[in-house]
Amino acid sequence: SSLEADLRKSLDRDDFYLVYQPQVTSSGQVIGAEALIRWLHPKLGVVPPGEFIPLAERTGVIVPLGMWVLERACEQLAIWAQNPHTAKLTLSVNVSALQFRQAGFLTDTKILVSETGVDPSRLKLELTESALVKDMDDIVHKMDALKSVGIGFSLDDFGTGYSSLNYLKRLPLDQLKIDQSFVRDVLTVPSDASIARMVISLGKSMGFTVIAEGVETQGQREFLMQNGCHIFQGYLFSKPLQITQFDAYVAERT
Ligand code: G
Ligand code: G
Ligand code: MN
Ligand code: NA
Repeated sequence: SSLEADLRKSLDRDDFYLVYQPQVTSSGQVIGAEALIRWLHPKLGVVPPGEFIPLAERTGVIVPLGMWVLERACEQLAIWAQNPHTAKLTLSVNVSALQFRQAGFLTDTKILVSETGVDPSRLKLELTESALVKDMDDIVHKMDALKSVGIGFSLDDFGTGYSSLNYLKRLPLDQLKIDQSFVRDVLTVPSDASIARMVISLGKSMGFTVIAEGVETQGQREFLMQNGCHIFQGYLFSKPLQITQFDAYVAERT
């Protein structure tokens, strides 16, 4: 398709940027952000990731594009490290299954972290369940190797994929992310409330931090907090922000 050609062209031209959605503790402290990509198409304007990430995955463009995201994220972490207000922030980066499965992913990521000089413990890689279903041994090996240099892992969209509780014990995860589809109706749909409570207690009992995404109301936040959720992300706190706005958001709250 021509959108695919545009995607490749835009990769050369750097027509992408990252936005940053704050992640907030139960006491209201901003502890980090999720980086989310945006495409500024030369003719169409901003194209949302829901429209081009699937295309990038189908065509393999996600491999160089995903590396671009990781590079930008590490550059941003290096900038944050220079300011005491932002030096402790973590940055979560979405990594597609295809990208994570590349033979070079491990080496490229380690080189990137060492060349940018960032503290690897500030970087979190968000994987979805779909990244984890095949070749478990290879995935676990890669995750272990990245964990051993200090990089963290979050399991994104938890509960929406091919969940098997079996892999939870094999994967060296740090964080479970309650999918926003369960958060949305957590106060009105009893089964969503049950799932949210189950994910929180499961995650906690396995020693993971639990983060809820798509938190839009105080009621949702209170329910999740009362049930032990540690970290929150969603429009209640902020939509994803351009870097200048994000830095201002952090400065106002410290
Ligand atoms: O806010 P939002 O519209 O940004 O994100 C829509 C979807 O696109 C989400 O599922 C999100 O995980 C995905 N996405 C956003 N940024 C990235 C990225 O940098 N890499 C990958 N693989 N997916 C992303
Ligand atoms: O990576 P992931 O699939 O989790 O991407 C998160 C998506 O959720 C992004 O598209 C982001 O813009 C969106 N999002 C973030 N906060 C909220 C929220 O509070 N409500 C809704 N409806 N979407 C949100
Ligand atoms: Mn995510
Ligand atoms: Na998610």
